[in-house]
Amino acid sequence: MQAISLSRFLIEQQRLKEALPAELRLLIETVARACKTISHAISKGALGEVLGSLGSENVQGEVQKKLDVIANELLLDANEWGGHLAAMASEEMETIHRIPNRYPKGEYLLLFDPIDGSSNIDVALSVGTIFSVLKAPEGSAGRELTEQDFLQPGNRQVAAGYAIYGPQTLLILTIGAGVYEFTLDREVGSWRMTDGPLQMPQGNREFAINMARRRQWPPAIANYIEERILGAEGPLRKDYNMRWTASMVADVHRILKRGGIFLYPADARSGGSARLRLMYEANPMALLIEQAGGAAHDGEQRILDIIPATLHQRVGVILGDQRETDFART
Ligand code: FDP
Repeated sequence: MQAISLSRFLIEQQRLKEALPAELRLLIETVARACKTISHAISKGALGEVLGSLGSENVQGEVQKKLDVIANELLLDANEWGGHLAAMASEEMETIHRIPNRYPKGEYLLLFDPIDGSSNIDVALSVGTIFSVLKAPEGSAGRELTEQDFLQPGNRQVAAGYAIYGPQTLLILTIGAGVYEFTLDREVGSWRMTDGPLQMPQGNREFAINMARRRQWPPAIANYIEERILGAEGPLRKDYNMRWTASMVADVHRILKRGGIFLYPADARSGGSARLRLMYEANPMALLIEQAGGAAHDGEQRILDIIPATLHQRVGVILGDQRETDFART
């Protein structure tokens, strides 16, 4: 039997539990369609003239790659006219993107990192698109939305997911009831369910961290990693393995499928500043990981309970295996 399509899965979810409103279904299908186009652009590489930098910087002060900007535009264009959104926000834009007045507006807020792991684009390694969906606050219909309307904790997300552009193009999705994997069938242009509901394996002794930042880690994280490096010769009496792709989607995807722990802690010496962004990186990944039986915290607090203060807020991220994330507290 052929694997069911994303559309069929969503329609069945809508019927089954009435948990998935039609507007949210349209939103997810629209994001998934944009990800197909992004996947196509990425796969052309140098032939499609999409590699390299633009010479501009985004709001985070990072050099923008051509693909960062192309993917951002694709997601904005795909989502602005459908009537399902109130506004959007992206890593690549300083402030929120309101739906133009010529289009109808809906009740959802879409946040995304159009290309995560951009340093990998030019060297043919996996990158991805991460997205998070919130509802616009009650009573906001009819007035102009502001950044403040986006500042909701991750536990209010109604859907989250990522597309990973690797050896295969996959879409990993949660609508708050399990995590499902869809593989892009390029010949027919359709997403087909290939796994789910996903439960991440527990007990895998594999950690992902950028070792070069060791001197900036909080002491508790340095100790946690030190013990694992000592492995069978240290107090844990067992060996661990390390993997780091420098593309959060790829590291999180490996952890979802194979287990282990991902750490990008806040920098202890600069008053806790961190690298990853709360609203469109940490929150969607935390929801997916929790839905698959793992845990996600910032060193102290559950990521999904953090009340954001700003749209582009950064946060320490420790996620994955239940027991390991429990040990890795600051
Ligand atoms: P990038 O800036 O290249 O988009 O989003 C931040 C991120 O990638 C993550 O995907 C990745 O895990 C991390 O940065 C890589 O950080 P390092 O450069 O410290 O390895």
